[in-house]
Amino acid sequence: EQRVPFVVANWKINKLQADVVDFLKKVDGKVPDQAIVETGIAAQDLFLADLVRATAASPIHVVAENVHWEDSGAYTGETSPKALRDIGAKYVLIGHFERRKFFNETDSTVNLKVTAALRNGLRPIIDVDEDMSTYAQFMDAEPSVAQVAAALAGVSVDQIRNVTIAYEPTWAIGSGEAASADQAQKAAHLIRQTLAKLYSPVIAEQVRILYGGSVTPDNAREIMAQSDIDGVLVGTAALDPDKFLKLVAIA
Ligand code: G2H
Repeated sequence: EQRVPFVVANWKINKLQADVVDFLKKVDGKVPDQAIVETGIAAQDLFLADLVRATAASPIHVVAENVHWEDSGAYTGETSPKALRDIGAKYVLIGHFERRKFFNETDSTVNLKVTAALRNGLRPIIDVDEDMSTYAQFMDAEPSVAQVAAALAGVSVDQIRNVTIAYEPTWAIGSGEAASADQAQKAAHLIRQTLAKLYSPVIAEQVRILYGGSVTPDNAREIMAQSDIDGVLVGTAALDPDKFLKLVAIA
């Protein structure tokens, strides 16, 4: 079974309403069918319902940037996974480096959010930023990527098919300095080995692994050509509709 490439724009908190409308107008009709390349746009919660409506006739999927781990209740300021699903969001980013760094997200809250998303029919895109450079020398010992194992605690064999993992080395995020294709491949391979250990080699082959961190139309081709990399999670470059379309064309 072939893994379908996946290109996800992560707008973070960078756009205003008029920019969203403008972006969608520019990419309208130019995004390929999701059987060929899957595409997603991650945006602030307040744009998600509009995005779902505006992309109803488009193959672009709507992605939330965060979610709470309880379906409902007294959690002022949080977003319910049940409500996200209800408005038609399909995916949710969980555990992005910026969430871990600025909002005290931990492996255990990431795990709670992953299981909450899956329970509500949302597909998590789990971000891991672990430094794997020291692992390289231990490749034969088959190390396990700790953030991946922690995020997936309690995730069943049936549920793992709906999970995407994104590897984003901290130093590459928003820095203009992406990992080399080789570094990205090594990390993605370690993640796949971890999935094989946690589930099975067959299942590990079915889970998509993305690379993120200063991806541009210039470096994406080599990165996406790597055997364990199935797509990209793109911040800065994906704010621009032309660059987003270029990245989709490369995938
Ligand atoms: C990493 C990435 C998107 P950028 O955060 O998740 O952003 O492409 O700007 O490095």
